[in-house]
Amino acid sequence: MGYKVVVAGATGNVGREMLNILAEREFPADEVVALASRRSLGTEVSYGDKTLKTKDLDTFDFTGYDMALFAVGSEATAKYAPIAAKAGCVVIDNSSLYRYDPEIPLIVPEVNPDAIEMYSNKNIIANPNCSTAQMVVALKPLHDRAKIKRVVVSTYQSVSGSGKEGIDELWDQTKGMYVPGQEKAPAKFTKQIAFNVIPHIDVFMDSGDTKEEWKMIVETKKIIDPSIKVTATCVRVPVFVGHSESINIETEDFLDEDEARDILREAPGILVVDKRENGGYVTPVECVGDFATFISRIRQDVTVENGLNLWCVSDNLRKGAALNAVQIAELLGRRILKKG
Ligand code: 11C
Repeated sequence: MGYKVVVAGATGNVGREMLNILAEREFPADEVVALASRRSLGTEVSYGDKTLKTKDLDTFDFTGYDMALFAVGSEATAKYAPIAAKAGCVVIDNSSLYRYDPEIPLIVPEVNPDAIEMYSNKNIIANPNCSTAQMVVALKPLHDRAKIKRVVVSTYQSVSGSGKEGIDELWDQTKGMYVPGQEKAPAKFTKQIAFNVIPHIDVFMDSGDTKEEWKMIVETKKIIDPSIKVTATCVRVPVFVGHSESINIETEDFLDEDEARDILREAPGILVVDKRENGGYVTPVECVGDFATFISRIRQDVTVENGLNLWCVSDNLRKGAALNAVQIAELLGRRILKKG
């Protein structure tokens, strides 16, 4: 007997990827229901070679369903996730609403799978922010070997992280540069995104960090170790899909770059592509549609006692969102529900 699974927000970029990945990974589901807001009701979405007609999230009865993957944003999550959880359906939520609740596990299955035991506190499990997910996959095996003290990360985040409007704005603005009369002013982003970069993702906080930067700090501590100090600068770049990160790490114990490369090669979820030659590294366009977090440019930082630099690229709609949620569903099935 397999699972009865719900995908809420099935018509969005992340919801569609959740359905694709459930099918690609042959998740043992007896039934998959696609839910959407009333606005997109009846829209058809693909699930492997099947087509599902979306049902109404507002009136759906979650009773008898094992798990619900939510990709609906914080406001709708606040309304519907407690209803699903109360009906006995475990919610795996992609929004930021529950991530910082100490009673709710925030999980990246390659990094902190044991945190799943806390799921029963509220029947809700949180999925991290995309830029955090790929970074902690890289940090964890290095932390286990040499104890990370401090991380300095700069991100190069694709417009798909800001949803369909962000993708459309990059497309339209780029076209508008060449077609007189079709120029497109910034609307979703605060400045021109075509042929530009913007050092601002999410709202500003009192500290001067943006919320995206704050999320990377707080989520890394919750997922790996509260003692790790993180400072981040998050930047939106004119790339459609795939987030990239330049990560500088300071460790307690010395870690040689060759050993770091070997550790990362063996680590779950990681593919190392690190040849010191033209093109011997991964760029975001090459990671689209892939499951892995790619690590390149691994090298010693000789300006500090125990320092390393690396370049980390992943599909933000997959490892950063839908894939991680499906991996949590797999973990929940394997460790807790044990049905498949
Ligand atoms: C971005 N990281 O690239 C954001 C998107 O907290 O789940 C995901 C926001 C979140 O804009």
